Amino acid sequence: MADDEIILSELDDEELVAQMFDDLYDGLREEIEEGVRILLDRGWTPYDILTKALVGGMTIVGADFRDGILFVPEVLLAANAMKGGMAILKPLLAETGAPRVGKMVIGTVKGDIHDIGKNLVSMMMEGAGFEVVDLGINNAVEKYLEALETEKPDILGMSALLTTTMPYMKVVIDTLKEKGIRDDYIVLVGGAPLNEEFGRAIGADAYCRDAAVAVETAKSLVGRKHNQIGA
Ligand code: B1M
Repeated sequence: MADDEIILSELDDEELVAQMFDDLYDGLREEIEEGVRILLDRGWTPYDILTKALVGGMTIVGADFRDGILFVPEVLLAANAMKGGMAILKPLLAETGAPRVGKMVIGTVKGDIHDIGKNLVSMMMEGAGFEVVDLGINNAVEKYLEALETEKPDILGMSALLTTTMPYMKVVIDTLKEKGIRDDYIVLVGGAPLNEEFGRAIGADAYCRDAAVAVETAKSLVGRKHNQIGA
């Protein structure tokens, strides 16, 4: 071991989170996984680790990608490190023992391969008691329709991270309308370039700024739907 090697477990919480930001930036998956385990041992909640250490680090990566300081290969490594950390947290977030409150089919739209945010939403929804069917990335309208037919979810969730792919959400919603099945589902959309106005304009039930908002919105709209059915 080199003299100057950093021992993660010897850092205090603040230093460790700062180091994890650096390690995420450098795409060091094993170090990120170790950092996550240390924070769990110190009593951090999985949610805090996810939002403060992992998403916090990814925000820095995003800014430098935008500014041309980082390029696709580096960002892929950072995403891989983030996924390592998320994989440890996923079962813990799902372990809340909450009763099944509803079912969601979710996928990233056609032409778009970004999946970190979608995966985060899936994890948080599972943690809140939803059953989640994840269709992955690059989904054409036919894939969504097929899943709605076979899975019969309460919610259809769509994610898009590119200004060029977000209009595809409208293609999916318009197709649901044409088939007369739009109102059978709650449609939630999310992704960094979207906003509430866009969500309204394409005919979604709600735009969700982040995973926590997605969970709250899903709970409230599913509750309302079940009340209507029961009434
Ligand atoms: Co991409 N990329 N990327 N990228 N990438 C962005 C999105 C970009 C903003 C970077 C930039 O320039 N600043 C930019 C888009 C610009 C634009 O459209 N205006 C961009 C670009 C241009 C590209 C390429 C075109 C680059 C190129 O090839 N020249 C290319 C496109 C590939 C494609 O999809 N066809 C590309 C590729 C990639 C990588 C493969 C390298 C990698 C993706 C790896 C992966 O996902 N497995 C990548 C990454 C990592 C990013 C950034 C850096 C980070 C995205 C991320 O994971 N954020 C991103 C910059 C940024 O967003 N700041 C960028 C963390 C995640 C937790 O947040 O995804 O926003 P987010 O999800 C949040 C909310 O948005 C919400 O909840 C989540 C959790 O809180 N949410 C939902 C998301 N989906 C939801 C669904 C819901 C509800 C809420 O449904 C109910």
